[in-house]
Amino acid sequence: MYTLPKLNYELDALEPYLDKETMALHYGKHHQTYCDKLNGALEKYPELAEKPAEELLKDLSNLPEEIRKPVQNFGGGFVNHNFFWSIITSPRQSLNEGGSTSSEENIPTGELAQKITEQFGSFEDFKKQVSDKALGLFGSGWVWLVLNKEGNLEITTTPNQDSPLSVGQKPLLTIDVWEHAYYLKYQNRRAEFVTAIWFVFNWPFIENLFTSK
Ligand code: MN3
Repeated sequence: MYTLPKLNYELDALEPYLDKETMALHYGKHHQTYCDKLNGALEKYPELAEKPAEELLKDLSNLPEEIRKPVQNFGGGFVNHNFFWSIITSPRQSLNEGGSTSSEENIPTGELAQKITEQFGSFEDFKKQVSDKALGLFGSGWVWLVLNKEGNLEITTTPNQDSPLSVGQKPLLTIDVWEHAYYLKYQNRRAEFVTAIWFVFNWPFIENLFTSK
């Protein structure tokens, strides 16, 4: 049985950028539902349910046909949210550690920062490209920074709960742009949510994902 990961922060720790009510609903209801439905879909396949859900997503075509779509949707929803919670953190926490609450200063350093500059020109250009993709994505889905098969960074989107893992990419960063991710606080103002999310990215963690490639 899959279970939700414990968050590394309290539900109100991402305020004012991500509010407590949205976090409670998003994690406690939406994410939980994907987890429950994934467990339900795999009821007849206990040997598959033993595997990390990421492994199932990496090899969808090898799954029994009747659970391929449910794993793509619910397994994707489960894994994408696990990942999303892991790459954001409390802005207060980074402040306590000598960081800043200014999004301009919540930026990557080290090898990842170098690679971003090399590929996208500057961090600001990179940020604009990610944000533009998030604003331009029609319907429900996710924006990603991934490491592609060639070992380069790529900004991509996936519809619904599709995972980059299913196309051989390694996720480094993501923005959930389903309305449930922001509607309680930002209503239809997706742009405000996309601006806010840059304050809570956990760059040391993301950097670590990149260097552990
Ligand atoms: Mn979501």
